[in-house]
Amino acid sequence: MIDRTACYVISCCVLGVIIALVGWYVYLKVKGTAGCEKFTSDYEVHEFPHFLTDEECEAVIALSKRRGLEPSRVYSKDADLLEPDMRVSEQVWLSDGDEAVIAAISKRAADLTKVPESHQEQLQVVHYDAGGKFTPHYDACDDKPEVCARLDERGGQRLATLLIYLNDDFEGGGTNFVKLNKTVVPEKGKAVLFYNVDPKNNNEIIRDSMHEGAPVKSGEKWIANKWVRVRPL
Ligand SMILES: O=C(O)CCC(=O)C(=O)O
Repeated sequence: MIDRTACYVISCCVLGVIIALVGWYVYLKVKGTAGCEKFTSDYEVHEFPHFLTDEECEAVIALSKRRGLEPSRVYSKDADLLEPDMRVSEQVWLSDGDEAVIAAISKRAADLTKVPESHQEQLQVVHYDAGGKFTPHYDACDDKPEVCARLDERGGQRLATLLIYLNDDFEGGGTNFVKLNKTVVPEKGKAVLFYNVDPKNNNEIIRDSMHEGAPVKSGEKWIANKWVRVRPL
């Protein structure tokens, strides 16, 4: 015959074991998911909301309009021919001396990437109208050695890309990382940072970095690209 106290103790123990098992299960679930995300790919696309303020985004757009933009160009794999269907947008290059905000972006990019400003290209501002797009591509040179050698003369490959969304009042136009099945949703002021070549072996393009600017369905999309080379320019 079990007395009341023993019954109480046994019940408490059973309850304690159940709570511990449930806790352990939940812990393993959470840890397992995070671990899975971490280890399915060691490649990451980093997002930094509020990298620029709204006012800074607007200042960059206004400056770009004042400067005037030109049709974006992409060259084919085999020759210096334009591939108009690949990139439908217009662009302008802005330098640190142009306005304080451009210099501030360079400084912030260097702080974020831990790569000195001497490795940075000028800021490229890109404007897409409805229908504008940039089909899947690498930002690093993935061409014949003689074509990439031209890059090598100044700064080498594009080690990393810092892409900044300057507005978000449009439809479509997400940035798709096609091999990762990941879409970065544009948000005004948000920056996206990713490597294009292996930091330890600059000759190796990171295939996971392939990305596209999906077609803009309506409205206008503005972005800025800050490319960081493997060596000073
Ligand atoms: O517009 C985008 O979201 C992507 C732009 C891009 O890939 C580029 O300019 O290289």
